[in-house]
Amino acid sequence: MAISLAPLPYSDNALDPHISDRTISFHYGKHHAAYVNNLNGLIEGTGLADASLDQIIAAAGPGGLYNNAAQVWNHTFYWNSMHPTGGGDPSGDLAAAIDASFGSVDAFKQQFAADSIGNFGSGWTWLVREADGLAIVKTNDADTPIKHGQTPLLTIDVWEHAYYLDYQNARPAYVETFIEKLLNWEFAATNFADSANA
Ligand code: MN3
Repeated sequence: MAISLAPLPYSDNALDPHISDRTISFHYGKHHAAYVNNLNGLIEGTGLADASLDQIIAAAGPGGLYNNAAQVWNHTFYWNSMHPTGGGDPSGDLAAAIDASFGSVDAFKQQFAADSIGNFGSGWTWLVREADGLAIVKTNDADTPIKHGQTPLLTIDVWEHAYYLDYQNARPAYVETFIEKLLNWEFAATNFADSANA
């Protein structure tokens, strides 16, 4: 059973003008799809041919198998971390947890922006749940927090392919737009609630 490319949770132009359909066509249609195709080529005929994506990530050591599997997972999670009417502020239990770990929602946003802008090279910045609260973590290249016992609540892709067509080298403008216009707090709240029940 091959790993499939999860459908986008909105239409190709739903995030326009913040993220254009041209960016989606490359980022989802080429990059994300390529990771899926690469992964399926790597697992075909192996003991992982019928494994789930999570099982592959758990089993893989450093290298191409891990990188492609993690990138498949990370991108699906990223698409869901955005919404055409995103932005604003969290509420309820998630807001309370953010207040407890970061002091305030505004303080979280400032730190998340700084850690997204300052994430050197290609990678991802995440809000995760750890045993003793919430944290912001940066991963390099394909690396994913689910490999390290952390529960992701939301993520931003800061590889240049995520923003270069729309923002060129202006990563700060992309990050600010993600936080203010696109961030899917409902998705983060669902992940937070699920992690409490796990
Ligand atoms: Mn990407």
